[in-house]
Amino acid sequence: MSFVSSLKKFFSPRRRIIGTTDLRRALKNNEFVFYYQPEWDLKTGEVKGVEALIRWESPNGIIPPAEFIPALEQTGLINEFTPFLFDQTLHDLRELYQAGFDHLFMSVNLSVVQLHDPLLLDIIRKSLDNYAIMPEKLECEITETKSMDKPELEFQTLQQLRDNHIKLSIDDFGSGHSSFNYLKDLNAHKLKIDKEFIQSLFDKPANETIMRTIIGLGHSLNLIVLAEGIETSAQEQWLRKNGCDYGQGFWFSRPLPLTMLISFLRAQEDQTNTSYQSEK
Ligand code: G
Ligand code: MN
Repeated sequence: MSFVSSLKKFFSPRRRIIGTTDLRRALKNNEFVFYYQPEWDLKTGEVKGVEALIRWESPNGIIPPAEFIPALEQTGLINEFTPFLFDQTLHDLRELYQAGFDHLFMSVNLSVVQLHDPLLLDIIRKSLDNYAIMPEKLECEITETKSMDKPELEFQTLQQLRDNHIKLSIDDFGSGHSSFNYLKDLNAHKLKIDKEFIQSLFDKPANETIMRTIIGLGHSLNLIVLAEGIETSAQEQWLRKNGCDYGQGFWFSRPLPLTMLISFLRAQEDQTNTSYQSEK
């Protein structure tokens, strides 16, 4: 490691220590805010649902989830965070319905630690009830990690969610830790291909072959296949031609706060109507 890069590492924000006091204040003062990124049907060009992406807007700047979720887990505050997560996102889904977008699904990221919470299903069902949301409209995204220390409990919880008609998706497929266990055993609904694969799609011909194979694998397991991190028209076109079902990424839309999402969806609808009329 060079001197400069070791210095960078030393001063990187990753070394910041996040304490219980900060996390409690964040929960109390609504410093955790949700952004929503649309998921598109590549065949029809329609938005099918949104993924909730959380940000911590702390007084010291924005702290990424990769830092504060582990801190919530280590302090045990994750048990207070989970009810907040479902309350907020399903409240916002209800707002989307009230704005006329009642076909959309909401997709939420869950960590393995959250699957250890014996109250998880109750928490989710309470929020679904509160906002009168059908369980089919909720998706939980799970990333396979090395830290699956209680696989039986984790699978049992996931099975419980499925039994209650909540959908599961395999997140970041192909990144670091993924194996084939999830594909075999999870009974998921959707496979989200890690953005690394999309970003390196045209680097060498083998990458295109690998992508076709992953799409085929997903389809042979009856999964909806989604490509994450689409940033260019060329990527979108290639994925559509090669049968990828859904797409997500900056090419379509960045993650947006709820009010901006609603404006975006309205503009999108107008555009579809206009192009429909001009085709007639
Ligand atoms: O692990 P998960 O796939 O849930 O993470 C989603 C992350 O990817 C978010 O931080 C989101 O902002 C980011 N993201 C979404 N779309 C794009 C994209 O097109 N390009 C890049 N580089 N990042 C993206
Ligand atoms: Mn995700």
